Amino acid sequence: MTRSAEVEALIDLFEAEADRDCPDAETPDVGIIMGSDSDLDTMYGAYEALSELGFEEVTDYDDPPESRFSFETFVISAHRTPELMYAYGETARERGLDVLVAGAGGKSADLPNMTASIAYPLPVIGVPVQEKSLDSVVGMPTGAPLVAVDAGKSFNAALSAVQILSRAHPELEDRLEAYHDGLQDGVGAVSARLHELGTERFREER
Ligand code: RP5
Repeated sequence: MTRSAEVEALIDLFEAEADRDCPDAETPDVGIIMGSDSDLDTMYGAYEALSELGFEEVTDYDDPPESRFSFETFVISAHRTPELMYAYGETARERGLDVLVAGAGGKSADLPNMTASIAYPLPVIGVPVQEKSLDSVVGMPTGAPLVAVDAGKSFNAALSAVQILSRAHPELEDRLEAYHDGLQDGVGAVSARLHELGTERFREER
């Protein structure tokens, strides 16, 4: 297989980063990957969840964001760029990543499960981008695990990634709790308003 110059450059970038041995605080903690940029609208939920929890996106390894916790985002196609997928998964741990969120669509959504196998034992959370991708993402054989969320639930995938990180970083537990408390407030406020206005008026004013 002949690699394109762009793929070659990305593989070189991953390998160079792996060799650099940067301190943990300067490397991305979460890696978001997806099979195509056509998956981005669905995978945007992962971006939103991480941003909500104070993570910043790394767009230049030489200029990491100020925030202690960060993530990176790439398009990696299992079918079209298998060598890129291999380089990404194989270097993930050495590049300082602690957990990956991998999304793919189609009936043969192989990126999450192949990446889980290559990057093992790094945890990978799979996102089936479409309903029809669900079986291919959750159907890993015994001994080759991949945690997966329901179709399209990239927001939850990122929350799960932070839950994993939080075992080693108590400050992330605080952020997760604050986020969850915020959800309670939302339900409480809407419940009180529904009760006060009554069903008809609530529906009119919603
Ligand atoms: C999958 O094929 C991708 O994850 C995407 O969901 C689907 C279609 O990709 P494009 O043809 O839009 O690039 O591998």
